[in-house]
Amino acid sequence: MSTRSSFVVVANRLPVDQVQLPNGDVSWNRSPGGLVTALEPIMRRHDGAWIGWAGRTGEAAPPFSMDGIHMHPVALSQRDVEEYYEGLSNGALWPLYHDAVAAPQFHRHWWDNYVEVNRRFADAAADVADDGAVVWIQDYQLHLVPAMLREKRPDLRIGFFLHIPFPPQELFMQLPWRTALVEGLLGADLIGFQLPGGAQNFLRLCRTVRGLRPSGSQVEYDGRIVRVQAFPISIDVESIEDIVRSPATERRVAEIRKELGDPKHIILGVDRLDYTKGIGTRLKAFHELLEDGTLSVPETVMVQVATPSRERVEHYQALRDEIEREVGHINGDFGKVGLPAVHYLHQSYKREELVALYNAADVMLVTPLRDGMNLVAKEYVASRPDLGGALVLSEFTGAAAELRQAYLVNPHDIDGVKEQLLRALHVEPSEGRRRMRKMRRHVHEHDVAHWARSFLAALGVTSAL
Ligand code: ADQ
Repeated sequence: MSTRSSFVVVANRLPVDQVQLPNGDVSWNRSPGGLVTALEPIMRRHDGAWIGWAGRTGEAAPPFSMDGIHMHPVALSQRDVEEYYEGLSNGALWPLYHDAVAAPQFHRHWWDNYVEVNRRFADAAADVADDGAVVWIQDYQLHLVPAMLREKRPDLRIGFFLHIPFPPQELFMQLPWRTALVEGLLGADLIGFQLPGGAQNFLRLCRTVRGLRPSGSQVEYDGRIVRVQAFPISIDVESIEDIVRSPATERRVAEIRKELGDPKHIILGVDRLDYTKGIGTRLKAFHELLEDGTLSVPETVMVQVATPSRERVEHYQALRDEIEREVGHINGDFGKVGLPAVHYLHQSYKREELVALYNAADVMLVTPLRDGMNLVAKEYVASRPDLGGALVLSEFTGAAAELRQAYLVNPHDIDGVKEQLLRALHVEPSEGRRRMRKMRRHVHEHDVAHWARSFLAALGVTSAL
């Protein structure tokens, strides 16, 4: 069948958004991300297919091709969005996997719907994958797909990658569906995590919940060997450097500094608005430094970009209110007419604007309470070929294992964050350049293409690399 593919990616979202035109027609907007950039060359070479939701509830649009990728939209109803996506994925797994920094909720009807939707994705993959194809499943929304797919299609080579942290046994064991979740992943031939710690947590659980006997980085299950390893994800460094080098970016950087009142220091935060990102921590640290007079406006200003996300989920609404209150508080106390202390931007930006912001910032403040990797930290480093700027980075991000020359902080320790922020602001230029050079070398050698190649090589896909 000509519609079947030898390389299939399965993810909650397609790399395109469905847009309804006023005349009722459907059009598609690309939503570029690191994953699609990394996989595009491989997908083109192998007539690759991508299975995922297009972002609108209701019936799925028919399959179509765009930029050499066969897109297969999966339908989600309003109820699926509430129970599979906002419920089990983002109300149970997301908080639990992030150290339970918000209380996870476990509802049986969420789970039932999660199983149903996972089966829908697995069925779609089984239809689209050619004989002996490679199928790469992404992330916590699709935990059960590897086993469901293997049951239907034992001929496939199946990989799974988890983008978020995988928790220690003590937390995971809370899940009423812990056995099904472990068995779901064990349907894969290769399970990838961001960090070796995640892989070890999973192997330990295989022993606890299934009585298996892992050996090194693999475990025998159902007569097969399942490999369990870390593959730290990264970014498309080259495309960021292209943006940095463009004269338009240079102009925009100067403009941003001017618009902010030409401060001596700009501190920047860029995150999805999420309670795991520790936005409150950094606002508190900045607030206290203004309060005790160590920093002052307008010499130092902070810019916090918070991309809207998952705003229908209760925890997220509360978080947004809390952050807006704190920003208002800081600006009320320390802002001047036309010169706020914190510029809070609750919007999505184009990559070009983000890269210009990264370039304008003297200190990038990345303080998640827990984060699988954190690509913003890597993007900041990639955006600084001038070797300027300093990175303050939470120890609890995956990125901290690689960007060792950052100013590492424990985000629960506000005094520690303040101390490191001041060190970063006042670093000697030569020391700052030394740190940035080392981090840049690492990110250059470990970009997203390197990540995809390593994962696929471990899955035994060498022809595509
Ligand atoms: P996220 O939690 O979304 O990803 P992160 O890794 O920081 O976190 O990626 C966010 C991306 O969104 C970055 O590429 C950033 O540039 C972009 N972004 C942020 N704010 C934006 C804005 N206002 N406008 C436009 N773009 C914006 C999950 C995991 C992470 C893991 C990634 C990849 O939670 O730990 O690093 O997947 O595996």
